[in-house]
Amino acid sequence: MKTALVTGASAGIGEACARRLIATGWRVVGTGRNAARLEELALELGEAFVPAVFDIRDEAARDAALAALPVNGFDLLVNNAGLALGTGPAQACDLDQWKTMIDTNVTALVSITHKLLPGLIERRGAVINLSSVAAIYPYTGGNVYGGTKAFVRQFSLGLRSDLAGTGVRVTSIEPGMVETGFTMVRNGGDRAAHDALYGGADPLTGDDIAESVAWIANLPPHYNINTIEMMPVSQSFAGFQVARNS
Ligand code: 8X3
Repeated sequence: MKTALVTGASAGIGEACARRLIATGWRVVGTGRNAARLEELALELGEAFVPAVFDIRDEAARDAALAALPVNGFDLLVNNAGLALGTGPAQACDLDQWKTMIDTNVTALVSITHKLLPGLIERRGAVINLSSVAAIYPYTGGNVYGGTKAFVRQFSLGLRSDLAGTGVRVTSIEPGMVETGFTMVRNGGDRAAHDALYGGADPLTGDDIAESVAWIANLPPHYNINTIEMMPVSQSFAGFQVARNS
């Protein structure tokens, strides 16, 4: 049975990926900080779901948790763990929030990728990275969040180059609006912000994204999806802004 490691698997897109991968025959190690939620998933999903409790930013805790797993290696790494914090303009942002996004979305992602890469090469495995439309299309308040996701996209493409000849597949997934806990986290637990963003918009769901992840994970070994971008039909592009002399 092939084994995947899905980071941030206790909720949202990560949880949906774990469910979809298991439904298509994978064993999934699901990481996250919420031990109780991961245990609930293990009870529900059975032996195919193996919880690994750690904060993705804590390398020592990660290494201890991974070393304790009853797993020999991984055929797939789904780098899903990540977050946005704040929607304000750069000049009004909290520097600690910026650092938390960089630590999680960039540093922790490259660190776990670096750790798993030798094993993934040995198994001719795959890496699927969760980037965002914010990597491609700037929007006000996107600043560092968009920057981290642009990093994830370009890192993915660079990995593709470096891994030439290894058989390892790499994909950058770039979703737009997906209704998860993302907006609650971004706005400090503000339910009204969540409702205002998703209300009447028929947003994508975690399961919509997981369907693409499972499709890509199960493609034959000669077939690589480099990047894939998706949005709900309700979301599209607006024009440039012009700040005029008053
Ligand atoms: C976030 C996507 O559309 O909310 O990754 O900016 S969007």
